[in-house]
Amino acid sequence: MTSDGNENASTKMTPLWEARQLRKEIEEVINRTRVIDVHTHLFAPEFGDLNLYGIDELLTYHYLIAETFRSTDISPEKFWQLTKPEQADLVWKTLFVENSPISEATRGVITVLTALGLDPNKSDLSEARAFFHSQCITEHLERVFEAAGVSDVVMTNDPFDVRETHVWERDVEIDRRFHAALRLDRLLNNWAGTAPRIAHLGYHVGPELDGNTTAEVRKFLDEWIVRMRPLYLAVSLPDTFKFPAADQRDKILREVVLPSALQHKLPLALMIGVRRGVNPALRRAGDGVGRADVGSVERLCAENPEVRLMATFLSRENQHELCVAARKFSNLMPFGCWWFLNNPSIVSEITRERLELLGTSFIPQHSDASILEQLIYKWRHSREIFIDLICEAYERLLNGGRAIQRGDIERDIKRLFSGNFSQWVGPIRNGPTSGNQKKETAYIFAD
Ligand code: HDL
Ligand code: ZN
Repeated sequence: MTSDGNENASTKMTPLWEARQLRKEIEEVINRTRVIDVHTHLFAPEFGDLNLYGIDELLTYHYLIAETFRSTDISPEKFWQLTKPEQADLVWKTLFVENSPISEATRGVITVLTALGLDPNKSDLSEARAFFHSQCITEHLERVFEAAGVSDVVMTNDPFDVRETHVWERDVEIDRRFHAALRLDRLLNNWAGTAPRIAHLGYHVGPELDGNTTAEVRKFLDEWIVRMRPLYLAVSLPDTFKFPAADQRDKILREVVLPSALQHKLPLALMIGVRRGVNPALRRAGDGVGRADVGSVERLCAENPEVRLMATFLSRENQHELCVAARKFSNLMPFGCWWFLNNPSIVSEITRERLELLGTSFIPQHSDASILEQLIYKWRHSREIFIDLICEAYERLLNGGRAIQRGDIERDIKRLFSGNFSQWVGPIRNGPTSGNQKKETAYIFAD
């Protein structure tokens, strides 16, 4: 501004682009930048039948099962007696033929079929089944990762699930795009049921967390960290979760999980607000949501400033509080629009408030995919939303006189899609207790 208050050419910032050109650049960068999917239930092909894919798996995903019960009069008991193909046929007829597939989970299947060149208008599944039956899994995997714009996925790995532990115990080399997350739900949410299982494995643990028990649990956890080399430790917690608390979960957190996370330099991911088994008859589809206490996460951050925490809440009502908490604690990384939140209207609301309160210092999304091809719809639908929100954020900058370069967009999107997570998981160290030569290996992602 000149002294008389008039703008002259040298001080007026000329925005690099008009909004229309800006949108084109943003679309290109967002659609081209590969994401690291930080939370899924996918398994690498080396895990055999745990690696779920194809139309029958897609249609019997528990989201669609819950929706089917609302639109047909079959009882859950009768439904569970059907074979998987019979279940899929019923879901297709009910949600896709007799009704319009406008829910997020049904629309997702339409997106997947179209992306794979299949006709989503068919009244039966014969074409889709023939296609998936003819697929070679390695080529199909490649095609799905490409179509979804995903470079890496993080699995959910349960050291108590014998269906997968035998793979870890054979030290199989797994597809490098798949990474482990060591899931602690049984340890932290059901000590009474888990203690006998750990004892059966030869560790000297008792039902009370006294004497040498917590040291033995720590030994168990350390051994699984060395075996799995997880990127982070994770746990889902109920809406009633409190920290501190005079309970067994609190003791295991303080005496086992947090010290181990610190020693192995592993983040701890907290997924809070699930109410398991609200309707047990629906099995995996029977879980619900409850508003949780963000203050407990704040106290965890304050008491453990050296531990990197990731947090996602299941209730929409907790999202703004999580953003404010993350502003107070730089060891807190909000991530994803989890489960019942992963719908355009709420993803848009959550991501907009995160951009406004946190800039680009958060992880905007994870797919939670359980079936391989879900990666395609979960990331295509999310990218559609992100394009609108990033355009809105940059247009405000243009209007405020700040120029935007293509490099700015590339830097910001890379940080959101993979940089924040890569920085959070940092270098991976081998377990100190296993006698392994302590070596630090910087973690390299596939892309
Ligand atoms: O606990 C979890 O990780 C949840 O994501 C559950 O797996 C849930 O059933 C789910 O699939 N959500 O999308
Ligand atoms: Zn999950």
